[in-house]
Amino acid sequence: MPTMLAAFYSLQATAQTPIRGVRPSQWPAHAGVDGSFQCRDGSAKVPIAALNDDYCDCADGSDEPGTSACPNSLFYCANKGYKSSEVFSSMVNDGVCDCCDGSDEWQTGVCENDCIALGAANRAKAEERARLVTKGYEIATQWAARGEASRASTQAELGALSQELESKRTELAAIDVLKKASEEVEEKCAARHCPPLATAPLAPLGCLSR
Ligand SMILES: [Ca+2]
Ligand SMILES: [Ca+2]
Repeated sequence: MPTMLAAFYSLQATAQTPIRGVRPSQWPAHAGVDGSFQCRDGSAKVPIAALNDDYCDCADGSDEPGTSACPNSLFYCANKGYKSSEVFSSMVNDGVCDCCDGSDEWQTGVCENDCIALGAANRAKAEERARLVTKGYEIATQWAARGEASRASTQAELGALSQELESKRTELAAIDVLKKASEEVEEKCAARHCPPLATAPLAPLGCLSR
């Protein structure tokens, strides 16, 4: 049992061992089993010592994530403080800084770590964008409130005008009634040839019989 426990903890320790050019979540897959590494495409099993030994053993290049030995491999840049990324393995140790943390130039050592500065600039931009979004939302809210106030004012004005219109219509109807009554009186007054009995009812309206 102690031997099995030792083997278990040994495997765990191996699975957590950082592997150059590999993202941490994939370290266990590159840790190997029984001293061997299984190529990611399953094409071959190579000694664990062949991992990152600057010689391309796997057809898919998965045994050389941290060197430029395999042209079809990818190198993982941790870029702590900024955004992690992957670059082609042909960019590893080519003298050009491709990762902001400079990890792709681990052998040439020509790069400084710019990730902290880039991360700070990125956060400043994000904060400025957030500030602008908040400001834009405030302005939109203010305009919406103004629009609502204007709508309410217009609605009230429209209501008052509707009432006034109804009042004018009522007034006009009353005038129309008076006009018709006046016209009837005029017609009856003009018809003075009518019999006296027929004109008697018109006296209250100002029509004098003959
Ligand atoms: Ca190799
Ligand atoms: Ca490079």
